[in-house]
Amino acid sequence: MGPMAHQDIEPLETIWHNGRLVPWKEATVHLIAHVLHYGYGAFEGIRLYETADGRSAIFRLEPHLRRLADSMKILQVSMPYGAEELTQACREVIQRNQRKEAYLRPMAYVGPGALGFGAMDNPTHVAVLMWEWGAYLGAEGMKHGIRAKISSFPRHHIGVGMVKAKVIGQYVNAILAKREVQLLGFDEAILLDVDGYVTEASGQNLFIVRDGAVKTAPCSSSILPGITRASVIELLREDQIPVAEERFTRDELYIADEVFLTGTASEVTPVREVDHRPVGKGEPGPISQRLQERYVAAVRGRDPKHRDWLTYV
Ligand code: PPE
Repeated sequence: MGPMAHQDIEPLETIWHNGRLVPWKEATVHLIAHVLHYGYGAFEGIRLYETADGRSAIFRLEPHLRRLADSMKILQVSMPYGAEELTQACREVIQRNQRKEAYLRPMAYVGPGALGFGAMDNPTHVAVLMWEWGAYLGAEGMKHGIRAKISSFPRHHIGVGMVKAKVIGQYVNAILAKREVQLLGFDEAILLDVDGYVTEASGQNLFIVRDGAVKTAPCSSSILPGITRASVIELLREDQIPVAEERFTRDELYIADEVFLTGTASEVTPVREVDHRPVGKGEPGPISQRLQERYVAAVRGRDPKHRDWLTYV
């Protein structure tokens, strides 16, 4: 199994752009837009799932919108729409595009006006896009686990990148890492921090399991505080599985019984190999598999304890 082929996005009907519903083809950005030159802006990724009762629900909308607002605060860029308006925007986009399952991409960015790093008065533009996105690392990867490699590109030092913000321009780091390992035949890149500790994958948080105990890098390190990460920690603790949020080293990855990745796009994806070393028996382990089931139950509204994670549409 080689790495995933990436498919083009199929256009849907409508995109929400600055308060208006716009036909997909007309939702364009001018070349003079500040964000295109310097990447100053932030984005989110949110999934819409069909629930067991035949309706649809947005998974953990509130924390995603909060993180978008946090990102903009960190960037010191004004945010013209609040959580209520963006919730409404998501609802409108879903309604117009008539899909039961989809991926939502809210974004906020510095629009046209002045250029130069000091430009402070350009308008903030906001959009909510939506498209269909299947298993991010492939259906095979979900079932049998993916092959990962540690990238030679370290994650941003916490004083260099604003790691708690999902900043557009910062994704150059993730893309360098992903391309590097993809060209070597791996599915996903794992990034160390500048001190050599394991942080996360290119677009997913990372967990290891050894002797029934789970470990993941702490939010105080160079990781994006993933919303799937937070959900998964809750699910694990409900199952009486201990979870430590602490730094760990590269060799701990090599001797882990299980490794899995979490993210909105990737959900819970098992890792079966790291740097040519099989993880455990080289197949998804019991904790990863149980967690996958519990995660699916939660997103599909089959877990009564976590109905409050869902915003029905
Ligand atoms: N780390 C990074 C760097 C990251 O981009 C993501 C999400 C996560 C961790 C997990 O965060 P959360 O989704 O809140 O659990 N990456 C998004 C973008 C993927 C893309 O290719 O675009 C995602 O999973 O939606």
